[in-house]
Amino acid sequence: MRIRRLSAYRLDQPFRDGTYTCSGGRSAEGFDSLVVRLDTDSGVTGWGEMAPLGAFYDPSFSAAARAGFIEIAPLLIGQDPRQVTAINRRMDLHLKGHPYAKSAIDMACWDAFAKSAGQPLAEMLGGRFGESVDLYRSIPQAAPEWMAERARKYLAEGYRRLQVKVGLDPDEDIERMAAVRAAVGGDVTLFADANGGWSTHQARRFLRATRDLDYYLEQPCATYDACRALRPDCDRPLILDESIDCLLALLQAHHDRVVDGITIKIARVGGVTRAARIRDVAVELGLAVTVEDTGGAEIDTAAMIHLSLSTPAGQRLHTVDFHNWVTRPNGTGIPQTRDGKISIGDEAGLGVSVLQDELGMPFATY
Ligand code: 0XW
Ligand code: MG
Repeated sequence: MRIRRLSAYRLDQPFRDGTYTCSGGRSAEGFDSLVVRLDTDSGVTGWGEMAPLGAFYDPSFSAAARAGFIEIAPLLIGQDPRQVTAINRRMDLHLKGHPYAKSAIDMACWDAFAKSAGQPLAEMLGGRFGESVDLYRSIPQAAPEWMAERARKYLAEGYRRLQVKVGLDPDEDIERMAAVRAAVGGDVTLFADANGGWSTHQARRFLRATRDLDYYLEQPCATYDACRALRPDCDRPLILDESIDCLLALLQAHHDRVVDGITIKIARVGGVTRAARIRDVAVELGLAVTVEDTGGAEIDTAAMIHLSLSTPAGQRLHTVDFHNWVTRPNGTGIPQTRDGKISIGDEAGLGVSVLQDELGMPFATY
């Protein structure tokens, strides 16, 4: 099986619930998504998707992802999409770095590979653990009462895991956390995600004042060094997200005993191939694991579900249903979110029927 054609589409996906705000006033109105279609000489078509969160969340942005596609795609025509390691080596040889720009191509290769094998992607990645995956909803940064209200809304929609955006003024963050915990009661799992917004002195202040609240702490400080310095004083599970950008970062964090768990973003690490590799190593190391992405809709969410379902349930934290964040679907086939959980059917590949009409004309075809 050989790649005959690669096409890329740009899809604007406005958020259903309005502006999304992280620490420091960084905000986005939606995802600017890159969708890749991969056609093969055997008639199998694979799809992949990647969307950064603005240009502020990770060292990635949409225009660069589109430029990266134009750089790489011509070099892949004639290659076998099932040889995912070889495809990744080829991409890395010709474009140094820029993993997010390779992610949708890698995902499309896996979709084609799994379809050609007649297997759902989860089976290709080690098999399913359970029938569904827990979901969380993220509460954008705002005034404590607004965030408490948003938490109640997501609870009413069935979610039982919430990610509370902190990482600004620690005293206000303490109020944010307390207001959300008071609004949701004791049974809901809370993550305080600072998105690297604090210095260590601010994180320590937050930790001390919230000692009586139950929550996981996610990426308190921007640098790995600062998170490591904080570890001895963090008496609750510490999850690194932004810092985990490759396998080596995971090995370092484990070696230093910094992490209880990690969040793997498919785009940040360069696609399904590397996300699965990092996931498998994290599982072997006994860590808690979330596999998700920086953004997207149905195509990307399907990949997150397959990667999450193939993560042993005891070590899986949760994932995110980005297709419910946005207003323009790019595919069908993902079952409804139910009671804060999501699943995927038995169709081969990602299991998504792409709504080609939603994509418009490709911005590049090779
Ligand atoms: C909540 N997210 C999954 C959405 C954005 O990509 C950022 C990310 C996070 O963990 O902050
Ligand atoms: Mg995070």
